[in-house]
Amino acid sequence: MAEDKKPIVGVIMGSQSDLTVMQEAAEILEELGVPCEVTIVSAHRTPHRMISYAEEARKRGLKVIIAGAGGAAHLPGMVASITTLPVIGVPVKSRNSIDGWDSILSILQMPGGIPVATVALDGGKNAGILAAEIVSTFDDKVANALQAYKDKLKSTVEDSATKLEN
Ligand code: RP5
Repeated sequence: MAEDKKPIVGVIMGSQSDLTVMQEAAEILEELGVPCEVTIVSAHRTPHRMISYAEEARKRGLKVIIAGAGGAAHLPGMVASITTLPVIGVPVKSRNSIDGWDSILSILQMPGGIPVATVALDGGKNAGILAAEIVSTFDDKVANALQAYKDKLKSTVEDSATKLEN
């Protein structure tokens, strides 16, 4: 693997069933030129794997971790309790969730000292953009890609407004 392709963002999720949402984070990271890795790490079913992942993440060169989970969504908070890397939490509205509120509150309501930057329910895409924004603080290429992305959003809205007005 080429040095510049080494993953710097880790995208992890509690279950294969979270993949559709979490794939959106990986896709936007790829679009913005941020190398990422994607894997499944369950806080409840593979707790030792979760601890190793969080303990090794910084040593392996990751700069940000995006962690998604649903229901009793302990993965983002537990990973944040182990690593000093920034952790972005994605609440996933899983099959048996209570309208997603269980996922949201499990990830959002962290105790003092252990922050998780929580995005919206099923907010995989925004989690990817936020991770890229963190990376852009030390990578100008990513900063430029983000600027181009935001310029495109702006012109899409302006084009729609122009069409509506004329
Ligand atoms: C959580 O439980 C996972 O993050 C997932 O959102 C939810 C349901 O998991 P499965 O039963 O679909 O594997 O740990």
